[in-house]
Amino acid sequence: RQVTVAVLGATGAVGEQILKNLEQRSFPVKELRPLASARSAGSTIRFRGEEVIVQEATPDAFEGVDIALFSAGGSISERLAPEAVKRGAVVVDNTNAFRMNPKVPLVVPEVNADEIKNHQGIIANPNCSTIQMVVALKPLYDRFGFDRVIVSTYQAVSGSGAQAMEELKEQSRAYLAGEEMKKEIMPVGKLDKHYPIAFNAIPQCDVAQENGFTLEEMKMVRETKKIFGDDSIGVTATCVRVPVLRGHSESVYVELKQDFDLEEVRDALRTAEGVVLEDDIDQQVYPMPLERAGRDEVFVGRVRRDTVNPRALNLWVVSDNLLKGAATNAVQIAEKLVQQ
Ligand code: A2P
Ligand code: 11C
Repeated sequence: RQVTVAVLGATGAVGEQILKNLEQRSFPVKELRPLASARSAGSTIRFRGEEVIVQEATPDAFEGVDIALFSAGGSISERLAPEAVKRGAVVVDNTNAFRMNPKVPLVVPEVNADEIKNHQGIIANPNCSTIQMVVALKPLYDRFGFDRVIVSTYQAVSGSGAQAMEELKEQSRAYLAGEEMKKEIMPVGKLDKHYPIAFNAIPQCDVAQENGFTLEEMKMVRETKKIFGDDSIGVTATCVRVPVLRGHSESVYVELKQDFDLEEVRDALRTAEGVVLEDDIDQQVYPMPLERAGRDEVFVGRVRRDTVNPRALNLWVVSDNLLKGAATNAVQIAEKLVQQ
């Protein structure tokens, strides 16, 4: 079956990867409709060797669309997703707009692909930091069970979009040239106060919440429960932005419900869907974002038993936030929709 696909945010960091992903996975696109703001209307993007004109994202731009992949920001999703659904499209939304809505499935295919069939027009793609963590935790959940996770993230600037990537490059150049660094985006574009990200680490991804956590941290808490369909899972997160262009890294501590053998854990990870185990500290084998950016999988290394709690594990989890964290996961969901 061939389908008409709209990509909203086609000129952005995630949109660009969605287009590449649709090409590489030979997605059955009958017609591609790249959509963005009025600023980009009339410009072109390349798709399967052809120039395709970018259109302004208006409600009518979704006329005749079967699947719409949204990654232009939460407020735009809130406004346009209902319009797309009204016109018969199924929306796969990459933003935070609908994730906790009980009528909207929140899907990571390796964990809860079954939820896709329950959609009522919108399917939400989780936050990038959550996606890579739950893919790595899924085999442990199935084999041993767990209820407690403590995670610290080391997040790439591309999570804040294409302009944030430019900001890191420009700040790095300026710093090395002894010039003043321009600060306009990090840590959160829409806030007034900005800090340099070059040669720095900023313990804030997204806006502050009333409980002292950031929104990014609370996304990891809430989304993990919803994806596993298990409210007993307790997550504590600290999310940190680091001067990496692509690829989020996470230090994950998880308390399993059963005694385990480390080789059993490695086996479970090695054979899990979407996971690549790269774990040999003696040989200095572990995943790093610089080497694993551009790959679709979730990479796990530094697998070790905790020294205090013998039922607890420590893991290092790396994945390309623009791919499995966003574009790849969305396209995988779209593939399942086409199969259904
Ligand atoms: P545009 O390039 O026209 O601004 P990123 O996450 O890399 O910052 O990308 C954001 C994406 O969302 C871009 O494709 C951007 O298009 C798109 N976008 C931003 N604002 C709007 C809007 N008001 N309507 C539609 N698309 C938008
Ligand atoms: C970041 N995780 O790295 C964010 C980007 O809710 O989809 C994705 C935000 C979201 O800053």
